Amino acid sequence: MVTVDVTFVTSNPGKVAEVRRIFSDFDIGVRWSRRELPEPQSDRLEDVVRAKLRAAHRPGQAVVVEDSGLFVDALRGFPGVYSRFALDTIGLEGVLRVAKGQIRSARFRAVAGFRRGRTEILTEGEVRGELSGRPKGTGGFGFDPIFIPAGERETFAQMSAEGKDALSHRGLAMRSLARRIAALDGK
Ligand code: ITT
Repeated sequence: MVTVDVTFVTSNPGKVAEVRRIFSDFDIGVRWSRRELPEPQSDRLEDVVRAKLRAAHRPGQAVVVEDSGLFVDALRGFPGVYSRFALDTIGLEGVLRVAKGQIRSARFRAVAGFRRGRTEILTEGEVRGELSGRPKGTGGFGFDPIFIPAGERETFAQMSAEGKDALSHRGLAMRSLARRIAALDGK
């Protein structure tokens, strides 16, 4: 039985599928408001999430937002907060080209935010791993075909959806957010 509902404001359908799956384990229903929220120029995901929460907030509504990115160590964290821009411009092959010949370690980070009235919660998740030599797999979205989480042999795009959720930055951030939301409502 779903006892809590939140509105997830994002333009990214891949994020919605993941959050719906994760929140359903906590009996939290997710309505999707498909909108692109304004993002400030900042190199911190937390700042972006706070700004998204301010823009998404509606009286009486429980809203969830998220900001995430792929941070390549050898590129000093690029594309990071500019991940969407990098994907839309140079694409997966471009990122692999820039990283070619470098140490391949990278991490995905996500910061998730919730707001209802004056209650605001931020959580984060991070997964370390490395860039693959070439894109592999058809699942997931964005950089999934080029990221292999530490200790695994497959990219996120080669794994099942549940396999990615168990390890991913979004899985970690959204499970801790869901736990905190469920606790708020005295469940
Ligand atoms: P919003 O409307 O929620 O902002 P967005 O796609 O623009 O959607 P971000 O601004 O948070 O999202 O940009 C993060 C980008 O990083 C996203 O577009 C992907 O390209 C990439 N990314 C984040 N999480 C990912 C994941 O789990 N797998 C693959 N790529 C991911």
